[in-house]
Amino acid sequence: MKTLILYDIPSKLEGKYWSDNITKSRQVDPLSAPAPADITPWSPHRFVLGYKGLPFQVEWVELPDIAPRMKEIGAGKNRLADGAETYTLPVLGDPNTGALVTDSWEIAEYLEKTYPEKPTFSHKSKGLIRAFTSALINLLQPAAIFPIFRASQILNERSAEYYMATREVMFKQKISEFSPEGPKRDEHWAIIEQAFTTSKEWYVEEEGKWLMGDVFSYADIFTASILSWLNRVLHEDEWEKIASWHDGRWGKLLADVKKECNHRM
Ligand SMILES: N[C@@H](CCC(=O)N[C@@H](CS)C(=O)NCC(=O)O)C(=O)O
Repeated sequence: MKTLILYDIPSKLEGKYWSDNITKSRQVDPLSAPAPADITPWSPHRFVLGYKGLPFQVEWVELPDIAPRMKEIGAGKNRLADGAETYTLPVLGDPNTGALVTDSWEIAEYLEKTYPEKPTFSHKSKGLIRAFTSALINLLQPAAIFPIFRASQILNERSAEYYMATREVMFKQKISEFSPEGPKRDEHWAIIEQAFTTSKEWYVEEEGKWLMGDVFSYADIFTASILSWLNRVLHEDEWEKIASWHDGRWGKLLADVKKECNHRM
C-alpha cells in the first residue's frame, strides 16, 4: 500500500502538530447562535488514520503558504466558518486512489468509504455523530477565542503573523482583547467547563468508556481531537484543569483515544 499524504500546519511544539483541526464549515450548523468565527483547529483526521492503521506522512505547510501550495497540487477550496472561501488544511492525498480530499469531515467520510475495515461510523451513526459534533462545537464556540489566542503563541513566526492578522479581522478586535485575564477570560472558562459538563451528561447515558458505550466511534475521535487541541495550545496548568474535571474523565478520554488510535504523542 502506498503512503498517504497529510498536509498539515506546523507549530513550535514538539511533534509540530497542534491543529487538531478544525472547524468544519459543515460542523457549525447553527444549532443555537450563529458561529462568530472559525473555532479552528483540531485534527480528527490523524486519529482516524491511526485507528485504521493507514500509513501516512505529513507535509508541513505554514499558514501563508497554504493557498499557493494547495493550488499547485490541485486541491479544492473550502470555507472558513465565517463563510470566507479559501484554501484550508487539512488536505489528504491518497496515491492509492488518486483522491485529494479537503476538509476534515470529508476526509473522515472518504477514509470510511475507502477503508471500511475498522469503521468509525458503525451502526449507521454518521448523521447522529455529525449532529453530536455540531452540538459540541456550538457549546464551545463562544469561548473558542481563548484557545485561538493561545494558538497564536505556539505557531512559527510566519504563521503566527498571518494567523493574528487574519483572526483580528475575523473577530474584529485586537489579539490582546481576545481573552485578557479577568472577567472575559473567566467567562470563557465558565463556557468551556459548561460545555464539558454537558458532554459528560451525554457520555454517561451509556455504560462504557465511549459515547456509544462499548463501541468506539468518530464521536470519541472528535471529542478527543478537541481535547488534544486544548492540550496542545493551552498552558500546562490550564490543560491540567480541564483534564481533571469530572474525576479526570477528559484527560482519560484523550489518553484512551490516543491508545485506540496508536497516536504517537
Ligand atoms: N472545515 C474545515 C476547516 C479547516 C480550517 O479552518 N483550517 C484552518 C486551519 S487553522 C486553515 O487552513 N485556515 C487557513 C487560513 O486561515 O487561511 C475542516 O474541517 O477541515
